[in-house]
Amino acid sequence: MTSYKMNETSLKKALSKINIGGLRYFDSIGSTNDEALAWAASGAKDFSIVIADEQTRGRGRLNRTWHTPKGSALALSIILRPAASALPHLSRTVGLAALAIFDSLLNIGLVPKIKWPNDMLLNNKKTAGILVESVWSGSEVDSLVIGIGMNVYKASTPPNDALKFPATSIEDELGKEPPAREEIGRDILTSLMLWREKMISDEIIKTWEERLAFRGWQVQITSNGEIANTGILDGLESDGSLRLQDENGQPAIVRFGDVSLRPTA
Ligand code: BT5
Repeated sequence: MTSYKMNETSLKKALSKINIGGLRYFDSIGSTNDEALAWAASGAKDFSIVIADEQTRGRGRLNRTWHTPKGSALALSIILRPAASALPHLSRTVGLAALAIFDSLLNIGLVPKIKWPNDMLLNNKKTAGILVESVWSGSEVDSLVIGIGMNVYKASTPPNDALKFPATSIEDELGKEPPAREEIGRDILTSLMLWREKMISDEIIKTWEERLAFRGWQVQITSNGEIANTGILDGLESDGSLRLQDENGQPAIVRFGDVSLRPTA
């Protein structure tokens, strides 16, 4: 199984042309998001980056575990200090990350789909996940942390019997050696900077919608282990919420939950 050593020098070289606020690299860490949240709270500059070769306590949503074994995955957290004009659109942040990951996969010849809200699929299997968290200052958002976990080499993928949704890696889907993680990280960051300029434009919603998985399919939304909604996956609202069409043809708006295809009776 292939895996390559990433280190601070190789990373700095790959990111040298990107205007990042700061960089913290770790051979091993609990969670890059925890590090980024603490750094943001103590004054990190906009677009500061935390990257690790291994996470021992990687997190998904609702404190689910995110598997990041050594030498095989990209674990990246980006600190954003939103401009005042972006504040009304912060709920689009997960889409911003999804579009950037999507572009990075297109760059290497793969065609992904976005499983709303935060999963990137290749061949209907999860290859990356996004976790957006915020640091508050009173009632205002001070900064956001976008956490991205991406399965690059085969060794990054957890055994499928441990998962509700099947997983894959870039190496598995490419069928050959993937680009170095530093390069994929650079592509994600470059694209994220460009999409960020369009944060207030509806183009972000339109493109995010076009790239969604299961559009036009019967899906169900699970929340807290229960089925919260069912319907045809129709599209996105301007705040990034998911819009279904219920059995009466009426729109149903979903803000949280996990999408899966609805089993046929
Ligand atoms: C996510 O949560 O998909 C968000 C994952 C975000 C991870 C990044 S890594 C950098 C940063 N630092 C962190 O600590 N986190 C972020 P969610 O949709 O809740 O999916 C979690 C579920 O995905 C788990 O319950 C597993 O079933 C499955 N899973 C865990 N590791 C996986 C992997 N490597 N590949 C595919 N699926 C995985």
